[in-house]
Amino acid sequence: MKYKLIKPVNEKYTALEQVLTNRGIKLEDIPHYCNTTDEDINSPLLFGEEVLKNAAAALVKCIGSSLNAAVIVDADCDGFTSSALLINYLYDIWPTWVINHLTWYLHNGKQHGLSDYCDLLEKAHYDLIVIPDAGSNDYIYHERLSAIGTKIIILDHHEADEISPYAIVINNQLSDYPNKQLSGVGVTWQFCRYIDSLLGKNYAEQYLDLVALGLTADMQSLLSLETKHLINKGFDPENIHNPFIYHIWQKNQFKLGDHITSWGAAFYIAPFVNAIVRSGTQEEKEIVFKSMLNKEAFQMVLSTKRGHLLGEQEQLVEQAMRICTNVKNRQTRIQDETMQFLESKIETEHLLDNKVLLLLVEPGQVDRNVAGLVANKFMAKYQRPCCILTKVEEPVEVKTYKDNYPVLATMITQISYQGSARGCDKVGVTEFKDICAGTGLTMYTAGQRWPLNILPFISGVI
Ligand SMILES: [Mn+2]
Repeated sequence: MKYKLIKPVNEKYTALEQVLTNRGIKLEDIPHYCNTTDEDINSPLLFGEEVLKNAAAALVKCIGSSLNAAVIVDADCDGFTSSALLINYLYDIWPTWVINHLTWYLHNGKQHGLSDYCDLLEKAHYDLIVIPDAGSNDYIYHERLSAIGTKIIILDHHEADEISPYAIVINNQLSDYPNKQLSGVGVTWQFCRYIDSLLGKNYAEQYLDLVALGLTADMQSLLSLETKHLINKGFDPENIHNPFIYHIWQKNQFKLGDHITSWGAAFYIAPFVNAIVRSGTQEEKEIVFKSMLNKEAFQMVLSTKRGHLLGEQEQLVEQAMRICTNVKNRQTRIQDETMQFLESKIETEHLLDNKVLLLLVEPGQVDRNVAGLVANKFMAKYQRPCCILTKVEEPVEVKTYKDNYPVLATMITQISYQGSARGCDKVGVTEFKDICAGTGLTMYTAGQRWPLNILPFISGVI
């Protein structure tokens, strides 16, 4: 077998010391690293007391005045767990308000933040909108909503150019909070801990399992002591309380064992949630999200089990488990079919002659929900960057000007490509996106668009 050592073996080290120092942990830090404690959890105050106070005040005012609020659920496992944590937490303290005044929205596709819901939210005129795990850079939508008096709380971990002047932004990347490896669910949990501290309560402790799952799914680095500790603690069997996590653990116990590990969760829990988000119907997504909500998970619903009797009922969380399996199987099937189709394209078009695997397809040939997964597989199999791009034809108006006045407008069809791309560490193309962006020819705003003139560059130059 061919292998390459990360670093030369140090004879004085134990196996554990060698492995951990190879991964960037200093020798003297190893005892601490292997024995993290609650002391490694940061104080929520490190987000800045001012912003926490403003957020808590907006929330308490909304609840105290019995006004309406909405939570925007971000479209991935970290997003689902963040929003579920927040709703569960609020329900513990203010159940009546949550039942009567708190709504949540799931995106139709893989959108993030406010773009798809802003019009609707404007009409509904909420007093408060909370966006866990997204929204930091939705400046224009913050401005539109704040103009009608809606307050916005962002509980996010994504980089943004600036702190929005129209929203209350709690974000570890945009503050002095020391752990940059805390995902949306961690930020949301810290906000709940801050509310706990105001009320002299300890409700947030109940939700460490959701924190562990979201952190794992978002691939936050375990080199961070806080992140590592939260994941270990959250997956401690004594801390598994969430209905979704508990049931999926029980159902897959032969794979997950008696104690969920971050490795186990990354392979046998998070992919189910991500499959639902990518390939589930809106109804399927709703059922799975509800199965993470304490107030919804155990309600009885009409059974959808094969061969069920008329009027037969089952618990929502049981139904959610079946949906997870079905959708994951459906996704695997679509993925296999897509791979087969693209493999034959690679062969007939001799695409392996190029350093970058560039697959250009017609609309409808590749389901965009699996394009990223398939690009990953091809990247690993053929050891080179891979792009799977679908042709987009758009009519554009071209104006001819005379003395600065338009005199003639004609419609032309503009062709570009949109899809998924993956770099390849093994051949030194780590920041593929940046390399492409460096050409000045790609656009990343509305998904990834690739105008025609970048294509020769992609397939040959790198
Ligand atoms: Mn996230």
